[in-house]
Amino acid sequence: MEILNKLAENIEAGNAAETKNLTQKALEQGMMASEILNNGLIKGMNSIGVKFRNNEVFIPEVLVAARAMKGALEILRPLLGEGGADSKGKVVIGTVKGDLHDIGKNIVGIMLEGAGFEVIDLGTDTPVEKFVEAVKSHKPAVVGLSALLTTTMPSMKQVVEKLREENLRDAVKVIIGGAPVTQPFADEIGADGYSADATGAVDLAKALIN
Ligand code: B1M
Repeated sequence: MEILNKLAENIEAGNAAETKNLTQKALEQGMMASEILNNGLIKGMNSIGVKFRNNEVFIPEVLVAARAMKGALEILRPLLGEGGADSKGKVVIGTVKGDLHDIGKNIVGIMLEGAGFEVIDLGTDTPVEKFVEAVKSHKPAVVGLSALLTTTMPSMKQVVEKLREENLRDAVKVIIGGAPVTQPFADEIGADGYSADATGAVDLAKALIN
């Protein structure tokens, strides 16, 4: 679809205003919010990710792309949230300590809301203790940890261990995700599940609470 390619190109170029316009236009053309997200916005972010890795673009370009992505996500948020009438329970979600990446975590949060979960988002660079405090105070069914850096993945293990230390481990399911995270890593740290993407995270959360 031409408009989805244009969306991906504008994310890559970091054109926030045009990205919003195109997102709106795509909706007006009758496109599904999930299609716009997956085949336009995420495609653009993935492509800038490849260029970043290959040193073809640098942090400033990635930041403006991320900003364009966030603007468009705000438009899609209420639509991705359709069908969330009856609450399925609470999910505490956050990006782990030392890690500032939040685009994927935000998408996971939005999709969970869409599926009927009440999402408590702790943001980025979340200390282990903050996750534990949130489990104590909100009593969620699920806690979701996101990490995009190999150097911050150990913090996921620390959250699981701290929950165990505080006798909270059996009270909550722990799910993890983010580009460098894998199922073997989830098994190794004793998480209840791993998902490679936001849709899978929703399925996982649903399966774990049943
Ligand atoms: Co950074 N960065 N970054 N970055 N960045 C990566 C992650 C990197 C892979 C780029 C590369 O190729 N070299 C690399 C990490 C290497 C590694 O450790 N393996 C990297 C690096 C090195 C860094 C810095 C260290 C760079 C520097 O300063 N020299 C620095 C670290 C800052 C910090 O966190 N302390 C840094 C900074 C940044 C920006 C601030 C510029 C920006 C973040 C902006 C923001 O998030 N607000 C940024 C970005 C945007 C990226 C890339 C290009 C894109 C990430 C993204 O948003 N993808 C990324 C390259 C890449 O991933 N290919 C890169 C789109 C998003 C939709 O996908 O986040 O994977 P993703 O989320 C997916 C799934 O992973 C999954 O579902 C999501 C939706 O499908 N998922 C979950 C995510 N969380 C989940 C949780 C779940 C379940 C599924 O359950 C709870």
